[in-house]
Amino acid sequence: MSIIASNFKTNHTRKSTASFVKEVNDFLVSEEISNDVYIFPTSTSLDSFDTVSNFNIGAQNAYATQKGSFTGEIGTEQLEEFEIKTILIGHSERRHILGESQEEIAKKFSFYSNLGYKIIYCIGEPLEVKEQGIEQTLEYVYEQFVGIDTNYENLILAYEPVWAIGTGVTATNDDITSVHSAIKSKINKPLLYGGSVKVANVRDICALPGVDGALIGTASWILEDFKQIIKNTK
Ligand code: G2H
Repeated sequence: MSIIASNFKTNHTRKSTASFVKEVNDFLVSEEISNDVYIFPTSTSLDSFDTVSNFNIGAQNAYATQKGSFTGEIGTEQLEEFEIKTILIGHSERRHILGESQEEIAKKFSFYSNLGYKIIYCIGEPLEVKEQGIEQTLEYVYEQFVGIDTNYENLILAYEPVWAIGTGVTATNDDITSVHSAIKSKINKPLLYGGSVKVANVRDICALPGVDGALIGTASWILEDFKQIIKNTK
């Protein structure tokens, strides 16, 4: 049994999210599938889930605050209105496109872990680091744990090499196992792989040693593909 998480990023409307979630829920019930399934919709769609019983809905992001003057952000006051207690932290798009520093990420982690949220915490190296070799890759990835309590009980990790995200280029099995086994030897937490996971490769990736599941973007936005991914890894 694998952990399967869908990151919608900036995709789907409230309407399409609601029907997607209902379909996934019905599918899990009818197929009696017990995968640990997560969906991270856009923040505008966090309230459309009265039908969910068999999986978890999480926030892709929120600020480290209950409420306040943080234009464009949401905090726990908004999350709790929709009973959201799961959050993605450290995704590479927030690190590299939206400029979140390790210090900000660690502050967010500390805030949400103190409140008991389930955290999926992402790490991963860019291409120029990967090309320098495994030692530099691990050094880069370990820096992304600075300020993070890796013993936090409600923690799931996701290794997502930046060069494999949304590019269609999946890391090789060797790439994945070498990084996963190194992280696993230091941190005893579930560890997902992310980066161009799709129907055709999810079963093999999830069967690799040290891989406890997958965090999926592009391939998870299509309902039939997402259902097949869940089926392939049950
Ligand atoms: C990595 C992944 C989901 P994709 O960001 O987090 O996206 O599957 O599109 O590479």
